[in-house]
Amino acid sequence: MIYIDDISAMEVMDSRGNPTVKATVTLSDGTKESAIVPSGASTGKREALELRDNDKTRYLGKGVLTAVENINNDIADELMGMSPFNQAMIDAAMKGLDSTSNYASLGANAVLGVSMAVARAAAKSLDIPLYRYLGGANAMIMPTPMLNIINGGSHADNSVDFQEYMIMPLKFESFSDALRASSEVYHNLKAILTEQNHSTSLGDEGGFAPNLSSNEEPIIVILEAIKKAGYIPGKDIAIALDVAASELVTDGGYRLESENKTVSSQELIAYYESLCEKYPIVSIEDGLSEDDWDGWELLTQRLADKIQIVGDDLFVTNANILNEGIEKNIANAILIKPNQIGTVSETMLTVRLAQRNGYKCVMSHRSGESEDAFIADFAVALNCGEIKTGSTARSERIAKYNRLLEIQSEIVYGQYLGATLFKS
Ligand code: 2PG
Ligand code: MG
Repeated sequence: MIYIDDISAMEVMDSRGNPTVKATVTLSDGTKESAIVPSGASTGKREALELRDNDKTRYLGKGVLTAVENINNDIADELMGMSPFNQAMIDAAMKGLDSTSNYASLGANAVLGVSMAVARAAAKSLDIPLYRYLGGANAMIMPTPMLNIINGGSHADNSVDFQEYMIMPLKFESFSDALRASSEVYHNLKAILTEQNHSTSLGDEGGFAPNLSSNEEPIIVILEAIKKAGYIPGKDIAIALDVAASELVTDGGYRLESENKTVSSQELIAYYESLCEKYPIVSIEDGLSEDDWDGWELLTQRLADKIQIVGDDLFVTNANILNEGIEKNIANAILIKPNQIGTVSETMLTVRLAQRNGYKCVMSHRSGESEDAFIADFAVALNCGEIKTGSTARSERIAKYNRLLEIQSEIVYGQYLGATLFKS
């Protein structure tokens, strides 16, 4: 019987130059696989805890040597000798080691690194791709990408309040065609921004980060770029937003700095309604703050029959919180970030709950990423249908797209949802 023979970890760097955890698992048959954990900037309050050393003499306090030690000692001791082929058991064993509800003692960064590395090693040992190992014969849907081509909020140093302006290629035959069209839009956007004397420097997720005069202007330039690339806005390629509204909260409501005004939930919802009437917007993520559940109820009532309403900070990939949302009829989609909840199994559980209740699932990167492309395989394994993994620039984002291209070439009968995604 094949068993886990060794587990180790080290501190490496993420795309923002901050330290993160790399875990390596060796099996008794000699298989050795690693995984690197991502890290968010606009994190939800109820996310699992990312353990940082807080030793100000190293990496401004952001070191992860404690998490690394937790893997090398407690986690390795517990998992060594176990079968790598029972992911739920592995993940439950790590959960059992941590008496807190949010992995505050081991660190979700420690736990997730090991959880992903075990899955990868198991797949490798069986000589099947990771998406096939995690999803079985049922893994067959290539996700529609949501590409964040203008970055704002806490992902950029510009004037734009909303965090992400994404394009969603809908009317395409395949994932690769959709990706090609997106890259064409991205390059046309660069040309337009240059023409208008705007900066074309990049934000954390590879999108441009120009100083624009309102939160509406990015939509206008993106639509122009879609047309310039030869596509029809709304038909071929649509717009999706991640407002990340938890970051906008002030005493009196939501602060829109670029427009020099503070608005209430109701006013913000009315603003979204007007944007959706004017522009081909198909999805809005975190339109309101994670604490504004009454506002979310209203937002859902007003817009959920027209567009996708995604909960990110709101649900933090947590099945219990999603359950509350389902009961209260809040949102109709959930962002899936494995490091918000801690393990591969818990992520799968949340996706299953969402899908059984008719919620769409968007697999997602974090703003701090690495060359690790686990989420590309994971999105296909779980038939998520959508993936958000940045613009068509910066290698930590491209790693996921390139992996998806590889997967597409293997899944002969793979289906690209695209156009069917927003049909009711
Ligand atoms: C988000 C993510 C990823 P962060 O808000 O959806 O785009 O950002 O990783 O900073 O939370
Ligand atoms: Mg978000």
